[in-house]
Amino acid sequence: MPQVRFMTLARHIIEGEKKHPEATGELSKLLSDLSLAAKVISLEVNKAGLVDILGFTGDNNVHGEKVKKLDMFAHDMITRAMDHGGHLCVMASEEEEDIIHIPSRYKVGKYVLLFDPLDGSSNIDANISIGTIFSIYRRITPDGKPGQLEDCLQQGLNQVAAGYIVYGSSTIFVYTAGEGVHGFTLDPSFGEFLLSHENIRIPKKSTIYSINEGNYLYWHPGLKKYIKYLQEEDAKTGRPYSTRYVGSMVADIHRNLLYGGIFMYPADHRHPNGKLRLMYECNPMSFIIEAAGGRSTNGKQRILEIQPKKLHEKTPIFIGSEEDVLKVEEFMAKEEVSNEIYLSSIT
Ligand code: P6P
Repeated sequence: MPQVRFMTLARHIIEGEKKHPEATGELSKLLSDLSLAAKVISLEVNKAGLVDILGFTGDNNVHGEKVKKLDMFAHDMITRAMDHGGHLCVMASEEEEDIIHIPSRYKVGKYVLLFDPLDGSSNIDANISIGTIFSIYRRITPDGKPGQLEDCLQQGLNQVAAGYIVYGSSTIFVYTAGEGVHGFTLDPSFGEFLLSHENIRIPKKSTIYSINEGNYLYWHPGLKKYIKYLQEEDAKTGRPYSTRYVGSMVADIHRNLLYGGIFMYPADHRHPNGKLRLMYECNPMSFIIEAAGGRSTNGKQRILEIQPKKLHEKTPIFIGSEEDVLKVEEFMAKEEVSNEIYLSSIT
C-alpha cells in the first residue's frame, strides 16, 4: 500500500493552483465539487448490492445500451453537484444525447465539463471495479453566455484537467491539471481523499497487455501478428507478456498506469471506429497517460489531436507504456497494404 501522506485532495489542488499566479481558484473549486460527487457515488456503489438500485431502469442510453440504475444515479449526482457552482458554462455526459445547459438561475462560468458518470457499469452486478471519468476544458465561446456544442467539441489537447475515480477495493481519485498525475485514496472513516500516489509515472515498457481477445477474428492483420509476437518466448523483451483484461476501462487503465501495460480497443469489422468514446473515455485517459509519460493513439494519430465532429463519436485506442504502443503501431504499419485489402475484404 503506497505511503499515505496527510495531504487532502482539496489542499493539493489549491497548492497546485498557487504555482499559477493568474489562477482564480475556480478550477480548484470545480475539482473539489467533483470530489464531493465522487464520495456520494462511492457510497452508493459500495452498498449497491444492499439497496434496491441494482438491475435495469428499463431505459436505454444514447448508444442503445441498457442503463443500470447506478449509471443514472451517478449521472444525476454529478449534474446536480456541478450545475450551480458558477464555474461551468455547459456540461456533456456519456449518458445524455445532447449538451447539458446550466440552469438560467445559476451563474455561468468559464469551464466545460465532459464526463462518463459510471464507466464499466455492465460489471456492477458482478462487483467488479467501475469508474467515473472526466475532462475539463476552458470555453471557446464568449464569456457570460450559455455554453455551446462547440465548447464541448474541442481537441483533447485543449484539456486543462482530466481524471477518473475508480470504485474498487478502495475508492481512488486520480487527476492531472498538467503538473503530473496524482492519486488520492478515500478514507471512508472521515470522508477525505488523501494523497496516496504522488506524481505517478507509467513505465516506458511493460509485460502486460489488455485487449478483448474474443474479437481476434475481426482484427487488423498487423494487430494479430503483434498479439502473437507478445505470446512468443523471449526473456530479453520480457515475453510472453501477461494478459490482464477486466472489461472496465477505468480498472484496466488504472492498473496499467501503476504497473505499466498497453490497453487496446481496436477497430474491427463490427466496430469500424472501435467501441470507446473519444470525448468521454479516450481523451481524458489519453491526457492522463501522456502526463504520466505514456503514449495514446488510434493506431496512427495521437488521440489528443483528433478534431471531434460529434459528441458521442468513437475511436480505436492503443494507450499505455510508450514503447509498447510504438511497437503495435509498427506491426500495423507493416501490414498497411494488406490493411486496404483487409478492409475491402470485410466491409
Ligand atoms: P468489451 C465497458 O462497457 C466499456 O465501455 C469499457 O469500460 C471497457 O473497457 C469496454 O467497454 C469493454 O468492452 O467489448 O471488451 O466488453
